[in-house]
Amino acid sequence: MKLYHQPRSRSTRVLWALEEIGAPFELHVMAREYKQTPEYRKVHPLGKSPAAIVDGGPMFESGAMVLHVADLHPAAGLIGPLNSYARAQHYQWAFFAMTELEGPAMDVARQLWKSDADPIAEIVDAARGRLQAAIGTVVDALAGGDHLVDGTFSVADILVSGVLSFVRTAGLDELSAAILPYVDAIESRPARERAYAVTA
Ligand SMILES: N[C@@H](CCC(=O)N[C@@H](CS)C(=O)NCC(=O)O)C(=O)O
Repeated sequence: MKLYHQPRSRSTRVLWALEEIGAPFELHVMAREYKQTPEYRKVHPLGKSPAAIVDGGPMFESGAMVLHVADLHPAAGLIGPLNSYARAQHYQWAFFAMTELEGPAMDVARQLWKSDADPIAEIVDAARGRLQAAIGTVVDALAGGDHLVDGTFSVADILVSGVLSFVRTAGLDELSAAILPYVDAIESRPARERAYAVTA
C-alpha cells in the first residue's frame, strides 16, 4: 500500500493504523500544494488528503482506508471478524466518528477559521450542541472503560479519539473531564506518536 500523507491532516489516522499494525507500507509525504497537481488528482479526484494506492487501484476517504488497512491485517485485531457483532460496532463507530463527531467539529472549525468574516454565532452554537451530544454518546459507551469495543483497542478508538484530539488541539471546544482520560490514554500510544511525528 502507498499512502499519500499530508502531515497534520486526516491522513494521520491512516498512518496511525499502519503504525499500529507494523506491516510494511510506502509513504509519500506531501505538502498541501501537491494536492492540486494533475498527478495527485488522478489518485484523489477532489485533491484532498489522504489518498492511497492499494491492491487494485487508487482509494480515498480516510475512514474507509483505516477500515481497509485493518481488514488487510486481521491478526492485528484492529477490527472484528466479518459478520460478528464486534465488526458491526466497528462500522457503527467509524461512521459515527466521520459524521456525528467530525461533521459538527468541522462546522465549528470552518466558522472559527474564517479569515474574511466573523463567525456566525447561530451556526457555531448549533454545531457545538451537536458535538456535545455526540461526545456524550462516547462517554456513555465508554462507561469509564478504556476502549469502545470489547475492551480492546481498535479502529473505533483510532477514528473516534482522533476527532476528539482534533477538537481539543484546534480549540474548538473544551472536552469534559469525563472524556479526557480516554483521549489522553489513547494519545500516548507509541504508534500514534510515531504517526504524528512525521513532518513534511
Ligand atoms: N472526508 C475526507 C475529507 C478529506 C479532507 O477534507 N482533507 C483535508 C485535509 S484534513 C483536505 O485535504 N482539504 C483540502 C485542502 O486542504 O486543500 C476524508 O476523511 O478523507
